[in-house]
Amino acid sequence: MDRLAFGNRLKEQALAEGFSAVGSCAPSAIPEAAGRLAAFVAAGRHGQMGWMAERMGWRGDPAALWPEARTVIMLAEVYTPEADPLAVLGRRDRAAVSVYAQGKDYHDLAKKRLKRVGRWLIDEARKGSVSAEIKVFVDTAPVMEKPLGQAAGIGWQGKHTNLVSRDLGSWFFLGAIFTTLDLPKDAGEADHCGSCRACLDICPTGAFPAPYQLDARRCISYLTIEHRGPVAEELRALMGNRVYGCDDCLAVCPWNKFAVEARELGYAARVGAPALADLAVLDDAAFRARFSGSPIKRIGRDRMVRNVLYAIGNSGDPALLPVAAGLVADPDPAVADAARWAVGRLAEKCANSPCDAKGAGHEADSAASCGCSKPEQTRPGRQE
Ligand code: B12
Ligand code: SF4
Ligand code: SF4
Repeated sequence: MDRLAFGNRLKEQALAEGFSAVGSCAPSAIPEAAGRLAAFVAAGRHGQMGWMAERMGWRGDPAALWPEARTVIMLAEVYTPEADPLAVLGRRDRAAVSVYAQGKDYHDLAKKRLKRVGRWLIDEARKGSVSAEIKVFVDTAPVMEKPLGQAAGIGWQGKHTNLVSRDLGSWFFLGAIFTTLDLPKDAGEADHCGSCRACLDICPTGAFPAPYQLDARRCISYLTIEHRGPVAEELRALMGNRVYGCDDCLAVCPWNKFAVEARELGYAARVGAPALADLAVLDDAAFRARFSGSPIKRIGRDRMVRNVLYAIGNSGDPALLPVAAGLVADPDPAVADAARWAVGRLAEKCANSPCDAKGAGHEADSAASCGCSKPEQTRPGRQE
């Protein structure tokens, strides 16, 4: 088998399937990753993501994960947004949902595509009387996809730690195909951040202890998606109206002027910027129905409503006070705690507004002057 020709045909096939970049490296190509992962975990920067501390031997070393693998093929799946993802941050009565979760779940879409490319690889190798095995990964396995992506030449890990490409910008997911075939390897990509530090400076919570290092415990993506229970009060106020993920550090990257359009229509925005008041009253069934097929479904109703209540507390909008007040007795302790916090924040706001409303239980006759509605009349409660 002509390895070089096979490798080129594989790349053509991956691009034809809808990926926007593809490259290969050896499983042993990321010798620094294991130590950096160990330091990240030792410093506790993974927070409650206990699964990062498990199977570290495999995560840090792809050769240990599957000793028979000879090549790691890394693929980029673009999800570039059509509009400015930061515009919603100024709409305080609306929920900011990260671009990556606006459409269908990328785990499903990318995995199907990876499997098709993997199937092609096996079939074509067989035609040349070579037997090949594959394993495909997207996000969910103990694999460090970013350093592998850099070693395979897809892009470099920017100061925000995500992969950036001179051809694609940074709005892309990564997927991996491990194979027993020994295919030609690509040159790794160099760092092109230079003196830029836009991503470090924009981060609302100061989640970067140093360039190229993230403390997940302060990252809004972690706090909204991964963190169970109440979020530290100091951080709640910094989360703004972000209820699922965060895009700030990606959105400001100057390399995004080279971002290309998403080829997968499934990533088109369908969640949009829902009203906080609508999300707060979802019960489990309504939550599941609304976010069916979306990665958002994974966090469940309670965590979403908790996040929405932090956003309500940050909204400064007294009209949302009754919505929060309706959830202070929620059966989920983190939701109830978030509701009390939101009520307190908005009541404070009310107290300082031109009308003379005072506190969460402010009286009906003060409603007209500050624009807030009557808790007794509009409290929505939980839909059962
Ligand atoms: C855990 C995780 C998270 C965690 C932690 C993120 C993190 N940076 O570690 C949280 C929940 C916060 C998160 C958030 C996001 N994630 Co995430 N996440 C992952 C996951 C599952 C593992 C990442 C990991 O291994 N982290 C451990 C740390 C130690 O590894 P690392 O980030 O590569 O760290 C490197 C640097 O710190 C560097 N380093 C350390 N010290 C030093 C010193 C120097 C001098 C240098 C040069 C480098 C350096 O070396 C380390 C090893 O490479 C991957 C999928 C996967 N299996 O790889 C997706 C993944 C990284 N996430 C992804 C995305 C899209 C996001 C979000 C943009 C989603 C969102 N919009 O909310 C945010 C971005 C936040 C950010 N700035 O990182 C994509 C990134 C795609 C890309 N283009 O890179 C991935 C690859 C998923 C996928 N399959 O597409 N994520
Ligand atoms: S995703 Fe948001 S909170 Fe997390 S590091 Fe980037 S800017 Fe900071
Ligand atoms: S914003 Fe600047 S520092 Fe951050 S990844 Fe992009 S180029 Fe690098």
